[in-house]
Amino acid sequence: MGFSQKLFSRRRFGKTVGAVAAAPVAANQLLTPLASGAAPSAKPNYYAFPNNFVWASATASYQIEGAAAEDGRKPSVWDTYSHTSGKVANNDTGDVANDDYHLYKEDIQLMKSLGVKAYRFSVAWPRVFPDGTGQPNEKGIAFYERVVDELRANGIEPYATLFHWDLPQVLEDKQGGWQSRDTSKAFADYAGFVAKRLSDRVHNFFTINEFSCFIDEGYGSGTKAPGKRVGQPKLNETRHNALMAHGMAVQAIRAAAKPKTKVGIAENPSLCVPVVETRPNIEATQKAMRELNAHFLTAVLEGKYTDNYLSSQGANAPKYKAEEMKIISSPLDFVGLNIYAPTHISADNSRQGFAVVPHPSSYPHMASPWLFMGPEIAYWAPRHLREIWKVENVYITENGCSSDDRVAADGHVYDTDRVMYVRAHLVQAHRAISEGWPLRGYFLWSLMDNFEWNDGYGKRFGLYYVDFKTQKRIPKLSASFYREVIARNGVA
Ligand code: GBH
Repeated sequence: MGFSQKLFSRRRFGKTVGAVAAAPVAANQLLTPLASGAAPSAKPNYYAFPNNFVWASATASYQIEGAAAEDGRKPSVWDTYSHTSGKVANNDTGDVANDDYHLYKEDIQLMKSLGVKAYRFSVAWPRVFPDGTGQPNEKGIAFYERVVDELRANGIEPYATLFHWDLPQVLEDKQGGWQSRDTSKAFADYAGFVAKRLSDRVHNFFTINEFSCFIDEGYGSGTKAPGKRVGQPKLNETRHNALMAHGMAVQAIRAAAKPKTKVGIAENPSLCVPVVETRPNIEATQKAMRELNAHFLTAVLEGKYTDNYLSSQGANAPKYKAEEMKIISSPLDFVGLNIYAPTHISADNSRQGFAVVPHPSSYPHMASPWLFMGPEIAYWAPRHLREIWKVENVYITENGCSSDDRVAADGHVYDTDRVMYVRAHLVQAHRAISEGWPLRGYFLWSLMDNFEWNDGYGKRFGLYYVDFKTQKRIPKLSASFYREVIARNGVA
């Protein structure tokens, strides 16, 4: 048996992993060389983060809440879609999910055990306005008041996302969902209502999570709810309506919320990374970042569609009034990016000045085939936002991975691949901070395994393993890892 194996015999290792509530070992103790002999460096680098860095975790309403028909909630497009045979793996639905609607107090204790400073959850529009508009449902908003109070009582700062894809089905039926500007207006009204009710205890709001997933996939490829393929120019118009919904919601939140309430967005742009960090490639990457995201993030941050985007769309380009772009680009307090996989860019001599570098089939990915490993995204996300768009406050609002998690015979879940994935991204996040790029916090996706959209319960992203038959939560190795990271405020 080799030295390292002896040091961490399986039994001892299991104990370490299992000791979920144990006090973390002080960083300086951990960093003391294990054996006698000269340390190669007098000052070990444990990638220390700033003291006020926001370590956090994230979830979304339809993915965890369940209680789909409780206390007045009516269906969202995801209820309809998941109940349509063949749309979701195993025909799984969010009817019960993690039953967090009933187990939220226990789930908040999971977070407390990790030591997270903040939690990003989403509010289900069809709980608060079951009919999309009109009368608010007291029981719906009361649930989020309970959640927020419980978070605060446990010293966890709530960050609320107002839309994570669960559009009230009635708005889809009545007006074609996001194809209609009336839906943008309805969203702003709902956002204003939630801000009015929660902003005495929620100081940070995100309007919308990931345009492309409910617009391009919802109405373009039809691979997510509501599963439509509207074609052009309708798709560009639908994108524009979603941008308008965001901008109008920012204004509605500012009008309704307590002073000092902060507002931002949680977007998943193509995350462009120079394939080799040369000056020409970095410049090409900046061009790519603007152009590949022209229809969403660039429009929000610049208040215009790029010339290339408009000319490339020709007659299909969205039609709008100048003042609409002002609304879309309403000033934000922070920008959140959900980052998972890189788009590699190199400089070239084309008119656009960049090329997307394809991945060979051997390029490594995590359990989800789309989840290519490229930890440099955690460096480039805050750098691009500051360097290209002068954004002053950046959050990584999601980062994490799926893993083929199994409960081992000893009851533990050894997700060493997730630990590798997260650690690699945190080292790059540290690199960004050490150079002064404005990264303020990191929300790990996800607190616990949950309903992973088209993959149903078949893909697990949690720090906690969930047995969906018994609702038992088991901390994975990655939970121990993240607890150590937070406790020492540095990479473990
Ligand atoms: C996030 O989206 C979501 O915000 C979150 O709800 C989700 O649970 C999490 O990621 C993990 O997936 O199957 O090849 O068509 C991340 C962006 C965009 C990634 C759509 C998966 C589908 C690729 N997602 N994409 S494919």
